[in-house]
Amino acid sequence: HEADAYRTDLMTITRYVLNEQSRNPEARGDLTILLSHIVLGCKFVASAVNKAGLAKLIGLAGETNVQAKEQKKLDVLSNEVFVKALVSSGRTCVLVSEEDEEATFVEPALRGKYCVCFDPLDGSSNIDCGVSIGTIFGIYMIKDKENVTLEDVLQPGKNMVAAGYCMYGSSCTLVLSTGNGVNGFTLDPSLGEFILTHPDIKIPNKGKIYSVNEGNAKNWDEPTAKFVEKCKFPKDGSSPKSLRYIGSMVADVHRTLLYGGVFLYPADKKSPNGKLRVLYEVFPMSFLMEQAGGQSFTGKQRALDLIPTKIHERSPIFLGSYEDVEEIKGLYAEQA
Ligand code: AHM
Ligand code: MG
Repeated sequence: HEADAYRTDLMTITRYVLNEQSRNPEARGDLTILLSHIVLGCKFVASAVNKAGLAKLIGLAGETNVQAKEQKKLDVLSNEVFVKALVSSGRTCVLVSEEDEEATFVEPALRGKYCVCFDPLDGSSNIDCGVSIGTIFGIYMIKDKENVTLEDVLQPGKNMVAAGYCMYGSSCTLVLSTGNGVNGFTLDPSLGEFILTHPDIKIPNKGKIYSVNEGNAKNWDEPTAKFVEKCKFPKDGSSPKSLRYIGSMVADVHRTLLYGGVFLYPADKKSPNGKLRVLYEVFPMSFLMEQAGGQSFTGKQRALDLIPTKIHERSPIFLGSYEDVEEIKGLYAEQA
């Protein structure tokens, strides 16, 4: 009967965030409004990504492309959409985007109390071949509304009030934490709504997968090399781990969160700080990992304790299942 075919009580992301808000008597709904603008940005990007393969034919916006008219690149377009959505929310004051060299300070009339650091479209090398890409975001609260400075976004990751990512893959999934666990929502294209499909995500304590760009192995430091060797040739009688590497952080982290294991982008001799950016890649993903019961380590310390000094700073990162990251920490401690 009907009940089998249709779920009739849908937990949309807006309903979820409103519920969360009502648990805090001091909340005035600002975060809810901010998140709804982020959700709008994600829906726009999801729709543009779906059309990306057709862009030459119909144009990204869907209109017929006049051949002469140069199409805006998807990452540039996504950035514009997010910046405008965030500014117009009236709830932000500083924005840091991977696409913009400088931070954006919102004009005083539109200012709110949140800072958002984001990568509007991460994994851009995967766009043209139709592989999963994503948006990553982290949200801080400003310290003093009258005196907004860059210091407001140069806070350790543990000060974040919310973080998440949206993956544009075989389905479009938004994973969010407001500091009270991790939940996943899948976009129902017929409704245009994100519906709660992955409540209270917990990462397995130990996993069977490692995820790294092994092409960089020649330049790895000793603990990284030892760890990967142990994944392939375990000495304790356990089975070797499988290797999975997409090269899109959002997709690699999403799989790690759901299936367990570790994702690493370590330091190497050529890039002593690794590749991934602290504010809008390392911090949000580390926040989600910890909220899901996993951990995140830089090779030196808990990733969320790091205090960034520049907005586009990079850091090595090892994140995932608690036990697997514990093993990596052990290898670094041995070397020290
Ligand atoms: P991008 O900002 O140029 O897209 O680079 C970020 C991406 C991440 O999504 C991914 O984890 C990493 O770069 C992959 O790097 P590599 O190609 O060196 O393995
Ligand atoms: Mg990126």
